[in-house]
Amino acid sequence: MSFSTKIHLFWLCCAIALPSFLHGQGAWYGDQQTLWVQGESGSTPIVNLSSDLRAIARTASGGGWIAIEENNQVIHVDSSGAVIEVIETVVGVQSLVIAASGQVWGTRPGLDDVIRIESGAGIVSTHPVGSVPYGISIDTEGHIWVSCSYANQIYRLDDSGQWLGTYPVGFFPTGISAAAAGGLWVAEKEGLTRLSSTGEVLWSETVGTFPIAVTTDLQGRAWFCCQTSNEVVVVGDQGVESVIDVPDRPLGIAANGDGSVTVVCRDGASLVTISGEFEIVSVELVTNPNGHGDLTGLQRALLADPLGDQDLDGVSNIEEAQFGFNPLDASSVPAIFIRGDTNRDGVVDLTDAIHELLVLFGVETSPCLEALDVDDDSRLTLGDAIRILDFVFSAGPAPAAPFPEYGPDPSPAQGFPCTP
Ligand SMILES: [Ca+2]
Ligand SMILES: [Ca+2]
Ligand SMILES: [Ca+2]
Ligand SMILES: [Ca+2]
Repeated sequence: MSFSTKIHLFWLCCAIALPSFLHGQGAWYGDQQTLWVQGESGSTPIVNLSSDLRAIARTASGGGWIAIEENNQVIHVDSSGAVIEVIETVVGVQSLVIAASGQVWGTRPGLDDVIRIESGAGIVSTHPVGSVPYGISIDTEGHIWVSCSYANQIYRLDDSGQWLGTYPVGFFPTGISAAAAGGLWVAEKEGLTRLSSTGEVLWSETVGTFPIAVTTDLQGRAWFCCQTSNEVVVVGDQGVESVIDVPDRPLGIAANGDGSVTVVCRDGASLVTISGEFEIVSVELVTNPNGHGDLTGLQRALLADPLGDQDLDGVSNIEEAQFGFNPLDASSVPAIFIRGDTNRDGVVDLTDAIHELLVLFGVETSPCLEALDVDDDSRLTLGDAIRILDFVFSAGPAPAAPFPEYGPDPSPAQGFPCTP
């Protein structure tokens, strides 16, 4: 058996043994008859479909909700590919998004409204918006944003669907993504726009032709795909950072937890992965791939549920993003500790001061020296032990962050070693 065959078999075994891992990590996409998940070794079919797929939104458990083209249905699928429920939506749903609560929101261009779905209860409410709603996104405040492509407007609703505001934008807005710092990124037929959280245009530029979808990455940058010029345009706080050529007709784009971005190129028959440094790192050839929205679950994790801990590794989604770790992978995690809790029992008391002195005098060792730097001045001195005593007995200043809850080092660059 050749080495490469062994490697291939290894990944095949992983794909069979650990489907939930792959589903939780890989992007979902569709073609005319199947929902697929992209894994390390290529794509695996999840569910047979009766028609072409349109929109995807991933759940916290690694499953997802999908809208298909012709049957006017939204389908809830678990991470193993089992269909949990099928919701009849009367007309087609164009885009989907999932709130931290698990409620699902979708746009219905044919009825000029958005629907709210609860698992097990179906459509629980409908909310009128402007003409031909297309994209939908949820921001870090839990507000629902909707682009109305014929009205050239953006609607903002609260988490119960109450109307909060309507804001004018450029011609034919389509895909949208909430910005991590507040506000919204908007793909318009003739440009790219960023709105503030109160709907003012903060930035707008014409780059690429017919932008159709947008995602935000771990760093808060927006990645737009332009379906006519076959380009991906990356925009940060200072404007356009990169324009990347991709295969024909990119229709869907979604950031991954490892900092890369996946692009669904319909006519180019490929899934393209682009690194956070704008290099194309892989191209998987697939037939007629389709699907837009939160293909990976990272949008839900970072925007709708930033304080959640999707991968259950003890560190919140937003903290993992801030420190460059993967919020969708439990094996990627910054070390967490409570500063001053030198013996790591979860509280700061006299025993920590004693333990710190024993470490400082070389009697004991510590796997997390950063917890001993109580004042976070990048030096380990008697002053750190004294600050514990001062805090415990004399109501002196508390240890620096992270305290009193477990958390990662806010400035790891100048810190001491700390292993998980
Ligand atoms: Ca986490
Ligand atoms: Ca993680
Ligand atoms: Ca302690
Ligand atoms: Ca110190």
